[in-house]
Amino acid sequence: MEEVSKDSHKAGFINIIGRPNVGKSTLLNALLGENLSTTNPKAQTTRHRILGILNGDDYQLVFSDTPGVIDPAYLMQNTMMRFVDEALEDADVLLLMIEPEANNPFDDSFIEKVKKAGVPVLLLINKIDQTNQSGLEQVHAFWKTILPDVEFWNVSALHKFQLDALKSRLIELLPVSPPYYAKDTLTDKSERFFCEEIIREKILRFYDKEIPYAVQAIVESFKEEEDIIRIRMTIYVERESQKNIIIGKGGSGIKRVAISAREDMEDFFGKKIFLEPFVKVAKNWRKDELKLKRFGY
Ligand SMILES: Nc1nc2c(ncn2[C@@H]2O[C@H](COP(=O)(O)OP(=O)(O)OP(=O)(O)O)[C@@H](O)[C@H]2O)c(=O)[nH]1
Ligand SMILES: [Mg+2]
Repeated sequence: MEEVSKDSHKAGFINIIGRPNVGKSTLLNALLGENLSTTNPKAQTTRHRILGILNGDDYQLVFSDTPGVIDPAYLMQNTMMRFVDEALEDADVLLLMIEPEANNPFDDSFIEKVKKAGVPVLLLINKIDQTNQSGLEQVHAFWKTILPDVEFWNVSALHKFQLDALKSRLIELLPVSPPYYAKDTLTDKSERFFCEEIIREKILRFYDKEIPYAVQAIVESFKEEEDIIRIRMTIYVERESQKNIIIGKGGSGIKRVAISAREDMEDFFGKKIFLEPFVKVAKNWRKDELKLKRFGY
C-alpha cells in the first residue's frame, strides 16, 4: 500500500447548525456533490443528524447536517434538538448558517453555547443571491455585535458560490489526524434510512399543511437481488383522515409517491427497484416515546 504521509493528513468533524430552512442540507449536498440529505422549501425538513464525508488523499471532512434549531413543541422535536446539542459539543469546526437578515433568530442560551463551543466558528451567511451589497453590509454590522469573534463567510449553497474557498479553509482549520472512517465511506446512515428519506421528501413535495409533519416512512424489508432491489415500506400517519389523504382518490396519491420515489431510489442505488408502499395509522406517534424509539428518534 502506498504510504500516505501521516503527519500531514487532516481530519475532523464539521457540524452545520442553524434555523430551519436556511439551507444546511443544501450546503451538505453541494459540498459532497451528492444528494444525500433531503432539502425542501418547507421548514423542518431534516429530522436527524446525518453525516456526509468528503474524502481526499490528505484530508477527511466529516460534515454533520442537523435539524433546524427550534423551540421543541412535542417529543419528536426534543430529540431533534438533542441532535443539535450534540453537534454543538463534538465539533472541530462549527458552521453556523443564517439567512442574510440583520436580526437574531436564536435565543441567548443558544448564542452562549456557540460562544463557548471552544472551536472555530464560521458564520455562513447563505442565500446571498437574495440580497445586495448594502444589505450584506447591514447583516455583517449586526452580527458583529452578536458574535464578534467568528469568521464571516458570504455564500450561496444553491449556486455553489464560495464553496471551494470554504472547503480549503476547513481543511486548513482541521487538526492533523488520521481518518475517522474508511476512505470510501460517504455517510453513517443505512440504505434503509435513505429509502425512508426519499419517501418523506415525496410527501413533503406532494402534500400540504400538517401532512408531511405527521408522516414517518419505515422500511419493513429490503432485499437486494442480482438485478433488482425489493423494498417493502410502511408510511405511518397519525390519524385515519391523514391515511385517506395520502392514499388519495382511487389510490392516485400513493401511486404518485411510489412512482416518484422509485425513480429516485433507482438513481440513488443505481439498480432497478421494486417498491411496495403501505399506509398505516400509528396514533399520535410524534408524542409517543415507544413509537418514537421504534422510528429512530
Ligand atoms: N436562493 C437560495 N435558496 C437557497 C440557497 N440555499 C438553499 N436554498 C433553498 O432554501 C430551502 C431550504 O433548504 P434546505 O437545505 O432544505 O434547508 P435546511 O436548513 O436544511 O432546512 P431544515 O432541514 O428544515 O432545517 C430550499 O428550497 C433550498 O433550495 C441559496 O444559496 N440561495
Ligand atoms: Mg435540512
